[in-house]
Amino acid sequence: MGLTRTSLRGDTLAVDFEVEPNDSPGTAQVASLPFVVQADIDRNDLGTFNSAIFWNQDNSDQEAQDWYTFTLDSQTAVAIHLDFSGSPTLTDLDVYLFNSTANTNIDYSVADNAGTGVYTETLSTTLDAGTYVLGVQAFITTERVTYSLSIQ
Ligand SMILES: [Ca+2]
Ligand SMILES: [Ca+2]
Repeated sequence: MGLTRTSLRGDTLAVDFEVEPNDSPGTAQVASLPFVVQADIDRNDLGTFNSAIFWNQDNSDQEAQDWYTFTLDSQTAVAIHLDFSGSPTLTDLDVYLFNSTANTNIDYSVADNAGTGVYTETLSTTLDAGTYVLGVQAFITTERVTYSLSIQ
């Protein structure tokens, strides 16, 4: 949608913008792989409860606020990378990967970003053909923050 990201080799990849509302698995933004999206999130945004999602005293709702979905035609090695560098020091976002109905948590990345000072989350996994949903949780935010999510 008008933006591209260029690697040192000169490869380019289109960058999409987040389309809200994407607050639930049912309204997840469709990601066509390879996919890169620019988005924003705040812990007070509407989200969807899932018991697999971690909670803390700042965010006791076990919700993911932004949801994405993608479909694989065949078994694929998938790399998911969330980057929210430049966010305030206390910011902690996490990602959770589910099956198509979000009743099974396949994997998650929940680094203590404020503790490490590294504001990324990464998941690498090989998935069978099928449809998946990915939830991004604002575990701790002190203000609305922007992130880039790539799925490829
Ligand atoms: Ca959002
Ligand atoms: Ca995190």
